[in-house]
Amino acid sequence: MPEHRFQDPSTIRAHFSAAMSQMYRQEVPAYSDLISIVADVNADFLHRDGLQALQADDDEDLGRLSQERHGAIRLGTPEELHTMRRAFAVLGMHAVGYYDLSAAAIPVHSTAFRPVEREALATNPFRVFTSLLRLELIEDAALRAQAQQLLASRQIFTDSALVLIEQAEQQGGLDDADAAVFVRELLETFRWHSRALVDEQTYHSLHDAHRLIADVVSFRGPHINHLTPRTLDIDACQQAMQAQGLPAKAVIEGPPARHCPLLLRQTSFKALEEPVDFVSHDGRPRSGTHTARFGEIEQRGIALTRAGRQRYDALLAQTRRRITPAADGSNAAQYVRILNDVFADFPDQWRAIHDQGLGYFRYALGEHPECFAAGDSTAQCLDNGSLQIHPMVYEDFLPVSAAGIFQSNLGDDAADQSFHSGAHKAAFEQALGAVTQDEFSLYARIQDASLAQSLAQLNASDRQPPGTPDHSDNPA
Ligand code: OOG
Ligand code: NI
Repeated sequence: MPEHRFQDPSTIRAHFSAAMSQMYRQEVPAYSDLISIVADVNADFLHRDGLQALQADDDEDLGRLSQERHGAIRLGTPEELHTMRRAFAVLGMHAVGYYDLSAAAIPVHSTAFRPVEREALATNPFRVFTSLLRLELIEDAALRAQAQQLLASRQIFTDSALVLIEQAEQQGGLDDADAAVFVRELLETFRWHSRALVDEQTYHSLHDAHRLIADVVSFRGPHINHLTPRTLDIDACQQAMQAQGLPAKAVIEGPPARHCPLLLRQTSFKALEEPVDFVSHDGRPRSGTHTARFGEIEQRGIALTRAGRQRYDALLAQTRRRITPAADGSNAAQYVRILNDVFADFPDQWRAIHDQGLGYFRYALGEHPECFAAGDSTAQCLDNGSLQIHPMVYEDFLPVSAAGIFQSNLGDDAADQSFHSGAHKAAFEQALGAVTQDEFSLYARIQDASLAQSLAQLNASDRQPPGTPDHSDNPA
């Protein structure tokens, strides 16, 4: 089966991400404002600091930046999740990680669909945080049955999207023409529908059970609820948002600002109140409003190892024991001061993060490959400049730490939480029809492969054929 007949899944994904961005611009005008703030701030940052501070690779880490987005959707049934997994596979996106949000009193569990290979991430890292509603958490049995019935009656995929998923699976891909149709058809699933599936009273009952339940069950499809661009300087973006009158949150979520950015920092503006038409039983129009869609921007830093992540979680928990950020922002400055204080314990130099095994890096040939001597340790190679390191961008999400914070505020104990989380994960994966991949293993695999490849290159040039000048023993 000649593979060249098919469009590269990364190309289909890039087209899909661009089409989604185009659609969201029309649906949510404030999204366009965020995109232009982020573009300006990123240009400034690169002009001012260049890549030096980030130790980033120009092509691999920043080529993707202007197109980089993540979205989020919430699905209603196991079947929807199952088909969504097959649809995203056509775009080269796979389920990574399992997030149990019931710990934060949100009745969903989730995964992130994203590319997993190094080349695919460099081409376009588009990711979608995808949640599945847990109807069993609706206590009222009659309401639960009604929700189930509503969800069973809807089809969130178009007929041709379903046909093309099937075709892609059977052939091993889609050609250019089919891929273009697929992008257009799959986009329909993510579109906002202002006409609800339910009457006003049902909407309010669902809303009373949980806001999120109304959001999932009342509509024809899983509208994309935010689309987040990536900035290199979220503090500058936050200031620009406030200066332009966009109602940004008081405090940026996640780690503090650092010389070496860690994991993920995010800020958002409040959800829009959008007009909705409810089902009417007497022919008279019934309109109301629904709030679900919001704006978010993020700054991504280095992916931490398990050890690094444990340190991060512990420091964040330590911060939150000292101060809880008030929703109205009244103690924001104090919160940031304490956060900075507590995180002073975490190394803030790339080499220290590397040497202590706290973060993942890609290895590449350094500026002085001639200084390599066979048998040098990795640290020696970094010291003598035969190798260099690029911090790997964190490609995942942090809602687990948010859930954990809620949990600790409520005083529940952690052992109980992980027991539940295990049980739910099995149900989630059964619905998905696949296991969720472990994010740490994915980063480690790319790191290990980059080291093996760089060392092979160094060793090959160390064993030069006779007659060529040999500088490899030269200690300078
Ligand atoms: C998803 C929230 C998760 C993020 O950036 O952490 C998310 C949702 O609200 O559906 O997008
Ligand atoms: Ni988000």
